[in-house]
Amino acid sequence: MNNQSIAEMLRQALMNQRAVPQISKTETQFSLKDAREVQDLSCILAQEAGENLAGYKMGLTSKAKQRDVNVYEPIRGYILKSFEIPKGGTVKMGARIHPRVEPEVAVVLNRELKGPGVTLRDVVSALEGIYPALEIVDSRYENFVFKLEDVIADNTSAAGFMVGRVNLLSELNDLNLMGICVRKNGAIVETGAPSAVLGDPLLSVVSLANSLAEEAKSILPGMVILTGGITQSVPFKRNDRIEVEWPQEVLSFTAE
Ligand code: OOG
Ligand code: MG
Repeated sequence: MNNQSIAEMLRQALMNQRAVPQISKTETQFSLKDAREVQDLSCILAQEAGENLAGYKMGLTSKAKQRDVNVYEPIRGYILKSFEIPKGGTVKMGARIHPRVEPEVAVVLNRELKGPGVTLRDVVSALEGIYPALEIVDSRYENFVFKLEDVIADNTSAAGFMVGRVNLLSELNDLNLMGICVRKNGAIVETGAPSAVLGDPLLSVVSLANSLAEEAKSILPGMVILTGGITQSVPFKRNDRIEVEWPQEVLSFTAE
């Protein structure tokens, strides 16, 4: 299969909620370069279908997440406006394959950040907001199993996100050690703190900007940047109620 056909197959898998076999199993020569090209092609396909880019995401930026999926390198993907879940809303299971939720920090910038050479200081000086967030990942691969190349081609399992209302910018010095937890049907299933993400989730924004630069892309003001799961992700099914609790805000949804 050529990269265009693989991108179309993965987009169909997203649209029809049908898992597909891992690319690396059938395409033995499938390289990291191919995987990035497939991800870009799928982004173009989405935009041709009328979708809009909401921003970017980093993934596998914490040990918990890397162990979760047995891939030990940070990755990046894109997020679409249609992925956004209203606060306190519902998540339709009919539109998902085998979704999981993870607590994240979302960042919004007030000016363009273009690598290479972006530093933490550049990110701090461009901050518009830092928000409690959650991401829904839903691998298009059977059994949620993949290799590095597969997950990059599959746009890093991106499937949904929710961004909170409370801007934590004024509490930046305390951000890294804020205690958060994930509840499923009231019971705590994960706990963590943003420092789990590369020691500081803003470093994830640094990596993103520098990695986008390899393709002459940049982070634009107003884009949502998901910095990566703080804890392991939590699978959920119909009727489950999920809450991601921060000291300042609770993000929640019910799966229908
Ligand atoms: C891969 C995507 C990882 C994160 O925040 O670490 C990710 C996956 O877990 O399916 O979004
Ligand atoms: Mg994530």
